Amino acid sequence: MQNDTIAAIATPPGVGGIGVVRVSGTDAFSLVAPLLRRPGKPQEVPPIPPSHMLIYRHIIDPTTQDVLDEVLVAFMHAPHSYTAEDVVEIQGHGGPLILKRILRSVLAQGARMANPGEFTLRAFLNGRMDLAQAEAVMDLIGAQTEAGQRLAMQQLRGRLSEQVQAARQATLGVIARIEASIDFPEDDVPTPQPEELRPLIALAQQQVDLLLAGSEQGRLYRQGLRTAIIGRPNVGKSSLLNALLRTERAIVTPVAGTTRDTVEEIANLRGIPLHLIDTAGITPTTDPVEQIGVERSRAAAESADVVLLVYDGSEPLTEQDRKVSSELQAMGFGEYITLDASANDAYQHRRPVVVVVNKADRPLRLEVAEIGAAWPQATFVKTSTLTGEGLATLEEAIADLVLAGKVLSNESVLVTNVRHQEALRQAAEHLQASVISLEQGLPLDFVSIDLRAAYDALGEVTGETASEDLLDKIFSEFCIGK
Ligand SMILES: Nc1nc2c(ncn2[C@@H]2O[C@H](COP(=O)(O)OP(=O)(O)OP(=O)(O)O)[C@@H](O)[C@H]2O)c(=O)[nH]1
Ligand SMILES: [Mg+2]
Repeated sequence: MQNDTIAAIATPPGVGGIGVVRVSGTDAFSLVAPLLRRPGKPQEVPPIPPSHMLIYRHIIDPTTQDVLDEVLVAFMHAPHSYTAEDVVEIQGHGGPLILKRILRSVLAQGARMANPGEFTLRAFLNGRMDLAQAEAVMDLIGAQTEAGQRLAMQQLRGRLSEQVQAARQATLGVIARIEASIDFPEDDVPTPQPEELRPLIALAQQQVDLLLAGSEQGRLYRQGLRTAIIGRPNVGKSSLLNALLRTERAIVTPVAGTTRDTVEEIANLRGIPLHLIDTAGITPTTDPVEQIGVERSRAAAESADVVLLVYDGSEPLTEQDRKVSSELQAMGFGEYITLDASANDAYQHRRPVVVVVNKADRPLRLEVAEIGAAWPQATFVKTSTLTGEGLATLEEAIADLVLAGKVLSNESVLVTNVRHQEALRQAAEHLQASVISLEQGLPLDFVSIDLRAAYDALGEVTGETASEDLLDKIFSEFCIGK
């Protein structure tokens, strides 16, 4: 039901200075108002205050008339509220029990407990924001770096939606041109010629391609980069994790097999959340604990976006080093993976390896040439976690791999969401198909069908053509009270 009145605790669970109960819907005002009293006047229900004004009140339990808390309450008249409905926000003291009792009182008045994301869903359904903006609310809350936050804010302000809408309008323009001639042939609307349509489609293609071009990078700012530190025991993986984090997070000892479980921490690499995973050294072992650890190392490598393959530069290559290396190759590291059949460069994705030759403070005894032959695409960095040599270079190398020299400006608008990326890819495919239909001299109806499909795919980003299932899925990932 769209118009019933919903309520939830909008602040996170736990203890805080204040906590907020949010109520939204047609009856929000009439349900909450009877619960409020002026201090010292327990009998009298005061009138509803003007919109957007913070008022000091006591709140009561409607069954016992007990005063539950001192609160600050704001009544916000539709449509000037988060949901574009009548909204009441009740700020109480931030204890879990007190907030639950306030919520329970509001529910006793006839409000319904809100579902996850339901406030934002209503904001979307009431036209306060489009789907991409609603998703940006979540991204803003979940942002792990300032860069991620800036991108989410641009999306929330509607900058991404504007660019998607521009591509959509460009597509619609071509559709309109074609359909006018199909629908009104007698009104001598001339049949458009391919030469006339092609540049119009190209314009829409350009806009979609531009958005797609930055989307791999954008995704990283939002999701972060899973970076596994892999190598045989004792080469300095944990030391490297600590050095990159600038804390003594993982245990380091001269004993091979120190790390037995994966250790995961987030570092900030030029605005990209770098999920660093230190792993147990990969080695054959009969110790059951070590075996599990080694399996976890392999799983960490499997799921990583980038692997830092660490060697001890002060020792010759061992059989174990060679085995680790070939395992990674079997996992497809170091090669280009094409994600899309109709791919151009923008859709190519590589799972890169950075070869780290550690312990550079000691004389080099490692056969670097052999490693170079095994990893022709890889970047090599010499480091010493003891002296700090090469660590900045290593950070640069990782950043260069993923950013490819692109820097994020305050005004950058990037597609950060995989769902948006997928919809844009489909739009690009349909646009390409329309060009092919046109070139093959197929009837214009065919061209128009492809263009419609592109138009709909773009509408999925902003939500105009999103199905109910998709909306359910997206909003159910929100937290309660949002
Ligand atoms: N000289 C020198 N020693 C280092 C360097 N990095 C690490 N070490 C030493 O190498 C030993 C092993 O370091 P760790 O970081 O525990 O190695 P690891 O790869 O995590 O080892 P496992 O967890 O056993 O797989 C320790 O004694 C470190 O002090 C370095 O750059 N130079
Ligand atoms: Mg270790």
